[in-house]
Amino acid sequence: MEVTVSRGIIRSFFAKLEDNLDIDVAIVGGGPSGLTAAYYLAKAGKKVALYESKLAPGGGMWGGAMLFNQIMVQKEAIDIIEEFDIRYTEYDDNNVMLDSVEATSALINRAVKNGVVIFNGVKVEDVVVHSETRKVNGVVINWTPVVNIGMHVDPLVVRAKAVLDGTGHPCEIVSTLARKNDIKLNTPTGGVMGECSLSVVEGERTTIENTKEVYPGMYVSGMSANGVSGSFRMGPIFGGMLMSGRKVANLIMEKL
Ligand code: 48F
Repeated sequence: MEVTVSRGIIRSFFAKLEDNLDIDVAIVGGGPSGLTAAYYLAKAGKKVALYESKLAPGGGMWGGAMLFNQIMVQKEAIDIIEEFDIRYTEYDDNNVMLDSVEATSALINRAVKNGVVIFNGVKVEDVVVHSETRKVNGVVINWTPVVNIGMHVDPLVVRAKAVLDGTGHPCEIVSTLARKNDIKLNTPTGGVMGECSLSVVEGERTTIENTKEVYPGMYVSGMSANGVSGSFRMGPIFGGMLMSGRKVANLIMEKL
């Protein structure tokens, strides 16, 4: 029985890994924007893998604000909440309140049920850039503990037609892309501008505006979109994250 359990895990995991070496969209980061994008893309029939460096996807959504596990979402995003079958209570004319644990687990559950394959504990440490096309063409992955303790172990590579940086505040993937290559991004300065301090209304508006393809094959969503384009953080309100995820899914679908 002991060997049966191990064999079952090994065989099914490697079948899953092998089946996801050549995909349509690689999503980096399982925060609200990445999960929402993954859901809409997979629902539309795209082959989507999502890489989350932590054990649990969900990013900054589990903890509400200061660990008060409630989140606010603007009514503009209510159709997304309903699509994910998340319960909510009216707060005022413009906003509703959600239980952050229900909301986060619903995003994960619906994404996976619609065909998104999540690799958790896996860190994207780089992207593939084709020398002839100068287009982002995949991701470079390794186990998070291997990267974190600095083991000198080469990564694996996954080919993807589009890559989404949904890494939140650090906008890690686009920063690596810009640092390693002599390129100009589709941002006001052509580089990674870094996030500004907190401004709820401005931050929520610009996170959707800044959701775009910043380099051929490389997209940004959520807080990463604002970080790359030098806009404000917005604190514990999540409508912008969900709408950004849906917007980037549509942008990627138009291109694929
Ligand atoms: O930060 P995060 O939740 O991203 P988001 O979708 O949402 C932002 C909000 O949570 C909040 C906010 C809204 O009001 O400002 O901060 O923009 O989730 C990002 C996820 O990416 C993972 C990280 O562990 C987190 O779960 N991540 C970061 N870098 C990597 C990564 C990487 N290199 N490879 C894989 N996962």
